[in-house]
Amino acid sequence: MKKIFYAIFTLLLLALDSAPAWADDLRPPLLLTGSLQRDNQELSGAWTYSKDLYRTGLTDINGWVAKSRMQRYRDVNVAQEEAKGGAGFFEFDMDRGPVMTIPGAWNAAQPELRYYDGLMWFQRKFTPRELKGGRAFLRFEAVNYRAYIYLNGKEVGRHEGGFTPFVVEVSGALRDGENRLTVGVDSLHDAQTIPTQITDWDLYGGITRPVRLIYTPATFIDDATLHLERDGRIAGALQLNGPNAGGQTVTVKIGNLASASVTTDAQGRAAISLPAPRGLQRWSPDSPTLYDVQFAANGDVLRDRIGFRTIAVRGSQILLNDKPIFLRGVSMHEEEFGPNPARNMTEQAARALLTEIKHNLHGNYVRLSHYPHSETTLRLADEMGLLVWSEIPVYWTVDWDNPAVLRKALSMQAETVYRDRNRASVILWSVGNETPVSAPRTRFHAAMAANVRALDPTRLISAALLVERHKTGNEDVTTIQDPLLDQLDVLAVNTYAGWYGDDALADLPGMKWDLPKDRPLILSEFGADALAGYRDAGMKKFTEEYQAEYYRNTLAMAARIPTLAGMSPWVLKDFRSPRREHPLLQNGWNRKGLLSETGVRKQAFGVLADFYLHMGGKTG
Ligand code: GCB
Repeated sequence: MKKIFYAIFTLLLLALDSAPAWADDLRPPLLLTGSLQRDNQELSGAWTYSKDLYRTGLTDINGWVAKSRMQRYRDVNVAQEEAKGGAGFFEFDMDRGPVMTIPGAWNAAQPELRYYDGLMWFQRKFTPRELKGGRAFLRFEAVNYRAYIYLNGKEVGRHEGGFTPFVVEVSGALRDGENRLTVGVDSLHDAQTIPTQITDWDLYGGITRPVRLIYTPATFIDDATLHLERDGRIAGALQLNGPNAGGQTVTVKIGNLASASVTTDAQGRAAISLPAPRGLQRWSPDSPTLYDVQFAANGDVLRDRIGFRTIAVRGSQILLNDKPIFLRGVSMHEEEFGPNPARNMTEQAARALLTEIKHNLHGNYVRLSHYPHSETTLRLADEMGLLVWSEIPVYWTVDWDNPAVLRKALSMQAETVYRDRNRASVILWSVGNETPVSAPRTRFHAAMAANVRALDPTRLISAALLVERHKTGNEDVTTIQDPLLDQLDVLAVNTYAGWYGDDALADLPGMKWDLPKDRPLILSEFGADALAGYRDAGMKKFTEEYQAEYYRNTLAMAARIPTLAGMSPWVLKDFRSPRREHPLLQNGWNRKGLLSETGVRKQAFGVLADFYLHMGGKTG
């Protein structure tokens, strides 16, 4: 049966030429967007944990062992049971386990967890408020990589994918007084996960972003979106959830500028379309105006802060609010700070990193690589005025021929788009990073491109592609030979000439490019490693001098590409990578940062900052 389903699914994919029918089906059943603005109870903080390398805690999932003595999710007070004496016997106790602060990857919590990769159980207890006819939901902003959620001993939900939020309704599963929430987190990656087990960053494991219990009325606004159309109108959509979702009047207010009422259809949906509001200040990096937007339905209010801008391409230009803009950016991994880091993004850290880009590098753009970054970062990008490239970790290779893997990718995209589509900062959805060309891979990406276009026709689509070099006569020419080009609004390439391989730095400015002339190009990556403080005027690789010279010469090369519309060199800060084990220079770190892992600026930082400062004057 499964095989037939996959065969039909693959055929459907092959037949695909425009918007796929499944984009709508991929809407997660519950979104609770803007959940921070809702009535909520913070569940981050101190959780107990228990390692489970041999996965004994999950055993009854396959119907094997009922009431195993190792099932960490059981709703049992082990200490009390033990005090009774007799035949009861447990080999776990989540109440008396060691404590970890959530959110945050576990890898830095204890030295013994640095390289722990597998299943880990987390528990905390909480007392909910009375629901009084309302509803309650657990919302996890990110659990890496798989999550098994249990409330009071019963499974209430599962999720796969380490960087996107998910919501589980618990209205019927909560009890009065103390509740026991247990989460099994499985960090194992394999050939069918996204990303796979091989990347150039530390995959980490854990509940890496906040967890909240969110309270709503019985019928509530699950999601609402607004954006500016190029003709000046404001358009959008909303979705109610609950017994009275159909036929409801919802009022929409944009600051003091505009308001309207819409009525939901039988499914609780409504489209929004408002005439161009007079006096609307458009959002841009120079003037990141955000409006307090409010959607109100009978008894429920959903609030957001939304900026309004348009994004488009014309020939080889990217147009923000109908004016050409050059993307002065840098790539960034999610926060890991200090010599023993683990992924954990706080608002302070996000602000500090984005400030480096905006104010010290004179940037207006950031590539949030290689996965959806935290909601905090995206909201700050809106507030501070930085344009954003967003991507999901379809990176290097995934199992291209496997329809179940494609389905995962499409769901991750949907979760990302629904999470961030009110963020004016996000202008580009990327469908892949450095994926070697093959027919199955191109089909996979084409399905992703069609999916994301159907989910969000208002933004641009790109992918970070590999370049090819070939000889034409005596000339060495760099091109993109990739059938995926046709699916993309903006071309993007990662280029490492002068770092990997044996090109001399002096030859970089003269490099010849042969590129499509009708579309903008972004240099989505270029970079060279440097160990902060390692100096040598002899242009040795890994010195700050080499990295700075590499930047000077690559920027000189870039300036000669006529279709160039932006760049995001690799990378803002040194980051952990288990691939990088040179014992003197790397020690587990990718050293291509313009900043060291503790934030020390390398020489190349100044080179890029000067270049952007100079450009900023000319291109706005
Ligand atoms: C790339 C990858 C990035 C790596 C980088 C490198 O092209 O996209 O994830 O970290 O190269 O340092 O080689």
